[in-house]
Amino acid sequence: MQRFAVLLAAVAMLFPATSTVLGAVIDFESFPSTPFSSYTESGVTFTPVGSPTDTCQALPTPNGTRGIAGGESFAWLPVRADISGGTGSVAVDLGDFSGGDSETLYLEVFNQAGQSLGRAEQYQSLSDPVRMYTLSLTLPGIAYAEFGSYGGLYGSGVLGDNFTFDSSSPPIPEPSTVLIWSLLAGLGLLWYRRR
Ligand SMILES: [Ca+2]
Ligand SMILES: [Ca+2]
Repeated sequence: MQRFAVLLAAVAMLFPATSTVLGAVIDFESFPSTPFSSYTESGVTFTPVGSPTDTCQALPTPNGTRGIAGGESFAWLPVRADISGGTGSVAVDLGDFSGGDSETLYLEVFNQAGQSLGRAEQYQSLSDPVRMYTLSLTLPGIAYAEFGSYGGLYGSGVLGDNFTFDSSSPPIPEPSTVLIWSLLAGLGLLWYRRR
């Protein structure tokens, strides 16, 4: 029986029963170059937090690549990100260019019923070096997130980039993994009995 246990241990090393953990990152590089009311990538739909006629824009950010902002010049809006199927973890990079304003950056997450589950904030002073801040929240049952800023000039005048969400599946082995395990266990038992 000891040899059978050793065999199973060896098989376990070859086929670790881990769940698939994938962090999906949306970098906004392939977003439309003109204002849009809604755009979906990797199962996440981005819309402005405003009226039905409002739009979002993909614009350069302080990190040197394209990001997203809601609204338009002098009337910026926060951005809402609906995650298809939900998630347990989200993160976003937020920042603004120098010479603008002091403001508080925020990321807030909500459940399917629209109730706030949690909020992360970061104060950015006018005198701080130009940079992007990463805000993140890990909470069960996130249906959508909102991000932007308040307390600055012209509304939610901040740029978002690298929207990240945890797209991992529950720790349930895939059918193919179960099949491999069953076959190997059967072979192992057969091998043990023949001894
Ligand atoms: Ca980008
Ligand atoms: Ca600003």
